[in-house]
Amino acid sequence: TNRPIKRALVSVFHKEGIEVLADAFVKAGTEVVSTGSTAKRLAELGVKVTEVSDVTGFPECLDGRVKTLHPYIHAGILADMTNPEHAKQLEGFGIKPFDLVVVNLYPFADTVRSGASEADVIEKIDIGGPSMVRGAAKNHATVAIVTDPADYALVAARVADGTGFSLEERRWLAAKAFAHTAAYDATINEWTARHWPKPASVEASGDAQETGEPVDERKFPATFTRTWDRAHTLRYGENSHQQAALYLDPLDQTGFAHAEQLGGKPMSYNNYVDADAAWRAVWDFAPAIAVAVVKHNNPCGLAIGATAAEAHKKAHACDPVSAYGGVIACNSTVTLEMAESVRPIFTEVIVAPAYEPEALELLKTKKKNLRILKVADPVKRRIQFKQIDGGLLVQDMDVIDAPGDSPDAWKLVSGEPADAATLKDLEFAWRAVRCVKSNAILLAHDQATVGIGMGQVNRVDSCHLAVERANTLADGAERAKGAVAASDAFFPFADGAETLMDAGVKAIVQPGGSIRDEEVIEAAKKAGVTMYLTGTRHFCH
Ligand code: 93A
Repeated sequence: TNRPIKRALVSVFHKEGIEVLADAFVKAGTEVVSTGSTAKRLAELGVKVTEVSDVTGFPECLDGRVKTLHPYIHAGILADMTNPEHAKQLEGFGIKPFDLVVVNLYPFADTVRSGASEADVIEKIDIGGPSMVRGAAKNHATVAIVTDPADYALVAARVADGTGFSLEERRWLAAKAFAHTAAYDATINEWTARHWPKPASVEASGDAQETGEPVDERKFPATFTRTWDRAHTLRYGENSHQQAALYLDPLDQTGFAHAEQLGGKPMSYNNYVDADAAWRAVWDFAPAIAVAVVKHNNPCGLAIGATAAEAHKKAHACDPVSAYGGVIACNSTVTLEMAESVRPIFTEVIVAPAYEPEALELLKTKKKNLRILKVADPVKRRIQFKQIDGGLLVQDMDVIDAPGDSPDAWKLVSGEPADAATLKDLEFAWRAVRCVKSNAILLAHDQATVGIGMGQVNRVDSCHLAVERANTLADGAERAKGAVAASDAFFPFADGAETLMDAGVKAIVQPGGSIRDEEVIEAAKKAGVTMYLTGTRHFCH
């Protein structure tokens, strides 16, 4: 099944690594056909190369938009030479077949990322390249298609030893080629979908196909064709027997996944999960300075401070036991004072937009294993994916800007209106609770969490947990007393709220909306506790 490579077609945008191919072509005396600048480069490397325009007898035209799109090229790619009829036809036309096609495409994603104009982006949609790739991949019966420069050494070996590729190898190359053009088209589609929404004129005519709630088609297209490029493989996944890798958005290299690592060991899968959660917890507290300590995807402390160091001390004090081996995120510059505060605590990762030089120096030298990440970008307010067996759930990311998130919109249903300081704490608790896994109950005092109950399968247990943590983790100080509480969703029964009030919580903010709201509100009134309803829920599963 091996097919020796006598004639090759080479058209590559990225010329890197082409020397090894040129070398093999020269040694084996391979006939090489090539496009403009690829031909020039190959000729410089000593290859006897024929220009595509000399094969077609037609000049490259329309600013290069038409180079290889010609039957003399495509019949040479698509003729199945195991089929005598194809071979005969080709001979009749005086066309010679190709045994090898080497192509890489115009850099569409790079051009988008460079911030180029729409016209420049459009010009980088490769047409001739994918046509050759698809043609050669379809005709893997007789053609080897190479799209990955990582395969050049293998190609060179097969050219040089005269054996060419086996059918299995050509199939494998074809599969890679189809993946390559599919990803390329998906990236173009992702860009067009983001930039060219359905016009109002089409909307007005109505959409008979529409079922369910209407959605923004830029975020929820009829078919998902996003590409993610593998950035690197990870040592392992959540556990050591699970393989894992990090993939990145080819169009947009900003955001947490692109954080710059300034020190420490390589990031693990769990480090990424926790650091992402920590960053998400703090990023939108600005202009306030906020610090979160995260363990297992949940905050074990979150606080606002006048300085980064103060915010860290307050966040850490919430639960010093759990903070061991945690991830710290700060939404402002890590100062030397904060670095000193972090220094004695075993910490896996620290994430911040900037570091004072002395702070960075201290962390790098005194905490050699600490992974230090610098992330400048706010969390992108886009969509989230959750894989389920056989499907994919997609939703808008939850952010604190829903109607009801602002205290102005809260409805006082029990007790006195909160004074300014209490209201500030309630607002803090409400913003903080949305990053706690449901069922979430968060107790706060003086702009810091003092007890967090998370991840329980009923709300009353989360209330007990929050109170217990508030009262046992702080050297005997009864921190629940006088604290405020936020609940990410309504209380289905009065028992949860009663647990908090019995412990001395002075004010509660919660969405409301339970059929037993009246019972819950009655209990609050009886206890003389202030209660606000937001009308907005912030589940985090
Ligand atoms: O503009 S194109 O879509 N039209 C074509 O006919 C065509 N043929 C090859 N782009 C085309 N190519 C692309 O040109 C290849 O995919 C490759 O990326 C590039 C190589 O051109 P050059 O050899 O001049 O650098």
